[in-house]
Amino acid sequence: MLSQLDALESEALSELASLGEVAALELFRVRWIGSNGRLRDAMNELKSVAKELKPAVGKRLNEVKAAIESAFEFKRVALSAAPAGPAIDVTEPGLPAGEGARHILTKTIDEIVSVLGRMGFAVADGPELEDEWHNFNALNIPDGHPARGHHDNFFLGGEVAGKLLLRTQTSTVQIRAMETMAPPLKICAIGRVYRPDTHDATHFSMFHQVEGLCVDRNVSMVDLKTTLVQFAHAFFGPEAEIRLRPSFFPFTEPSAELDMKMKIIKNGVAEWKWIELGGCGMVDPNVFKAVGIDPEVWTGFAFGLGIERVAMRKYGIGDIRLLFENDARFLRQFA
Ligand code: FA5
Repeated sequence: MLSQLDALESEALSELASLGEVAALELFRVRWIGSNGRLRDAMNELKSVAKELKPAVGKRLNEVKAAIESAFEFKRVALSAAPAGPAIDVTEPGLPAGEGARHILTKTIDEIVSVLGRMGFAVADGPELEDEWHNFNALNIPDGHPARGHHDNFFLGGEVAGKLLLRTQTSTVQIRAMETMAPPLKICAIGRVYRPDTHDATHFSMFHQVEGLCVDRNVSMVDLKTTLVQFAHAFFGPEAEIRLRPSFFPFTEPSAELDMKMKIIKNGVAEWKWIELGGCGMVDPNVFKAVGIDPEVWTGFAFGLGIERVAMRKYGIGDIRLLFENDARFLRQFA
């Protein structure tokens, strides 16, 4: 009986080892471990074994049963974990890598620089962190002027409080350019500016401006208006209409607001409206004096436009916040 049990064990284990799929496991279980299986037959035979041999045969039978059952469990786990086919299909084509594109604001900035470049404006630059001289005093905004208050500016805290601030306008670059270059000069400057404005559809606390400055002999309002009309036609198309509305800026005299006639679609109905894009004017003699340029010899014009507003008008974007949310679904429309 003991040798029969050895043979039974090795037959069961080698049959189990040869199984290659989960479906065959159930047949094996029924044939060997089930209530009418070969192990049950062997147990039934135990009754006919001589009394003195029963303990040894019974012990061996339990060992064989445990060996087959644990081998069966091991095989079941191994077969169910194995994938049906090869784990990786190396012939499968990969997912296409998403292509990047320039942000619509970057695209607008590049277009503006390109148009102004063709009109003879060289690109100038200045820091976003400014001192009060360049952001205020040199621009004819004296100490105590309401525009210098904490409600309208982001001043740096600490020991330098009141000395440095995030620039509120790119007009600071007018000063930096005139401090370093001798007239005649014709420059444009593009960059970020910061104001503690509440966010809404047309306002953000960080936005971009484009500044233009032309200093020469006998420059007049006619040159300013011609430049702005030419810019509008080149950038928006020949049908673009602009108008100058009298206004006030401390650093220009006379000053004007630049409006542009835009086709606005409201509730599916097209409507032509005047929209403010920026400010402009003739450089104030006090600004020339601040940078050491003789206002009796030199004259100049300057303008400053909000780039987000320009992009919104050109591309029909109804809310400035969309430009800063970086939602790829929105940005992809302009790629
Ligand atoms: C200025 O900043 C003047 N420096 C412009 C200027 C330059 C006048 C040179 C004369 C000579 P103003 O504060 O109006 O002006 O801002 C200019 C433009 O920036 C606005 O017309 C608008 O298009 C844009 N702008 C102003 N505030 C915001 C804001 N919070 N969010 C987005 N755009 C803004």
